[in-house]
Amino acid sequence: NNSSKKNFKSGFVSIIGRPNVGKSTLMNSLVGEKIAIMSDKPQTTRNQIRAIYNDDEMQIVFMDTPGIQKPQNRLGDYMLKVSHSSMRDTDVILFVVDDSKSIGKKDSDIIETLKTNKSKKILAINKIDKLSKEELMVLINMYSKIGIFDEIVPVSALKGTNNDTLIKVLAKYMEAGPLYFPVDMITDQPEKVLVSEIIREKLLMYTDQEIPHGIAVDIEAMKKRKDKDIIDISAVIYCERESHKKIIIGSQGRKIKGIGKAAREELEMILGSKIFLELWVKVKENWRDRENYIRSFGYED
Ligand code: GDP
Ligand code: K
Ligand code: MG
Repeated sequence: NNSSKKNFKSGFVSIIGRPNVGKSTLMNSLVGEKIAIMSDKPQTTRNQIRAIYNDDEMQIVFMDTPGIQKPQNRLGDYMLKVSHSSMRDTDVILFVVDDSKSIGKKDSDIIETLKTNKSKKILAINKIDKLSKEELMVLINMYSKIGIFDEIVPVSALKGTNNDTLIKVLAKYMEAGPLYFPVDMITDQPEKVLVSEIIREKLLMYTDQEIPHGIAVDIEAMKKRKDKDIIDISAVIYCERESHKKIIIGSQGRKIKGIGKAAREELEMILGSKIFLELWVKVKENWRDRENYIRSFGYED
């Protein structure tokens, strides 16, 4: 048991930043497993998701967050609450920005909040695969001048560039502490939640405009067959309008078929089993403003 070792270190790292800077991609990349779904759509991450990094000397519990932005509905209120509470109870705040050449309003608002926070603050400048060396130097200078970051680490979450450097930097700020989770555990996310998230990720890939934000996925049944290595999964996709339902299903059911195939293939890899996936699409108008639905889709504690 690692925790009985001398000098074992551990701690919590909360990953914050505005939507789409690559927080979830970075967390997955740091732990080497896909825990949080990723997409080019804002509001992809809705809950706090923990991923656990383990090596011989330490355990880092990363907390991915929905990202900080102005709420448009009750679901948005919940998402913002999740992000802020994760910033309160943490050892290190890993603030992620992207390759943007200047500090916009959203980032400067977060920086203001960070100024009053007592945790160690590490800035990750992500998406450096899109920057020249010179451009990166300009960004590092720009962020250094703010004067609140204990460290600044340029990374590319997509390519894994500087992941090892970032882990080493984080290690400096971990303190003597216990194993919070067993070493073979990489997330505390229940399997059912992961399954619904993977299906939602494929929906995000296949839809655009307002549809992705109004989608929720509920796993109605998930059961391994007794005699065979097959898992039967039945899921309901909720959307907000009849017209959205039509788009999700697609002409002659082609789109929903594609979504189901993509989800099934990834789930078979993750769960290491053959999967039969049944998808249904239902309409629940304005569910994002209705407390009981938000709750029943898993977005309330
Ligand atoms: P989040 O909303 O902050 O969690 O961002 P996601 O992890 O969902 O990523 C948003 C988008 O940025 C996705 O399309 C990612 O593929 C992309 N992305 C993330 N990291 C990188 C990176 O290092 N380089 C590039 N070029 N794109 C990235
Ligand atoms: K995203
Ligand atoms: Mg995310």
